[in-house]
Amino acid sequence: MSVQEPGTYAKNTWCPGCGNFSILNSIKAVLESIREEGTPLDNVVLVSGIGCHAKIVDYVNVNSFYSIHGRATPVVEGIKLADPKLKVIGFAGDGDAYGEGLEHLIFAAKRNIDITMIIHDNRVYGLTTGQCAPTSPMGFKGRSTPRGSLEMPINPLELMLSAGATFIARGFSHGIEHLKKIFKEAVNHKGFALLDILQVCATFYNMYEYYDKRVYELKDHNPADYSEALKKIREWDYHNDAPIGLGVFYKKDAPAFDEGFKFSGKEVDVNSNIDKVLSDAV
Ligand SMILES: Cc1ncc(C[n+]2csc(CCOP(=O)(O)OP(=O)(O)O)c2C)c(N)n1
Ligand code: SF4
Repeated sequence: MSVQEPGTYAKNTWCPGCGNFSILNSIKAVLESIREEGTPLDNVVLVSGIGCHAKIVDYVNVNSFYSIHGRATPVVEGIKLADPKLKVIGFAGDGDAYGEGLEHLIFAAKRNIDITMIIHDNRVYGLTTGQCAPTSPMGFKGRSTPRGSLEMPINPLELMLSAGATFIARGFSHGIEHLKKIFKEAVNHKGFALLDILQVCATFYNMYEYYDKRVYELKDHNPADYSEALKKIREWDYHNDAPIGLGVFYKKDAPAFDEGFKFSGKEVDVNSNIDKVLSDAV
């Protein structure tokens, strides 16, 4: 099966100019390339939260699960643990992953479970029409903060570093070749991978010009060095007017949670009562 052809029957409803199109094209290219390298696409599962980003799973022709707002990460983890041979990729919005679902992301990073989380970080709530989000800068004017946000944003990369993530990268929706490259690296990483993509919301927070002037690709950066990674991650804090690095900030080999997690191997009758299912499973 190809992810390019046949396309899905779902009608694309993203706004013209939305950065989600680049993410969609990148994931299709990445899936094609992992398929060519020998991973059947039946062994790939995509999961999304709720938001504009979440529609991506409707547009890619592989198995997927549309979860609920804030809960993409635990669904990704559950699928991975139920069948560790699967490659499970989660797509979440910044509101989704860094707001309502932040605790899940922290614990997934802490336990270094072998999953990939792609965050469509448009720094605004897109689907609900432009409210302030966890990575919106201080002063951000939107539906929920008409006089400007009074809060500093979180720096999700710094948060993920301190939580224990073993792969941390940033991409930009206006630069598809670079995006494909880090996307592939994230998906191939053995352990918890977080890819924060500056995905421009053309309708409620159009940052193309701002980012185009500031982004640069990381060069001569050693992603294995924690202190160097922290320094680079702090260069731009999602508020200050600074150069914005793109690429892999941190990468480390460490045992993945799912490698040590074993079911009993016993057959479980999922139609029996819950006490029996649980006692059979352990
Ligand atoms: C549990 C729950 N809380 C809140 C909502 C309402 N809601 C739907 S999408 C959304 C925010 C979307 O923003 P984001 O996650 O950044 O995704 P985007 O639309 O920008 O891609 C919210 C608050 C919901 N559907 N379910
Ligand atoms: S509202 Fe923003 S994020 Fe949602 S589809 Fe439109 S441009 Fe994309």
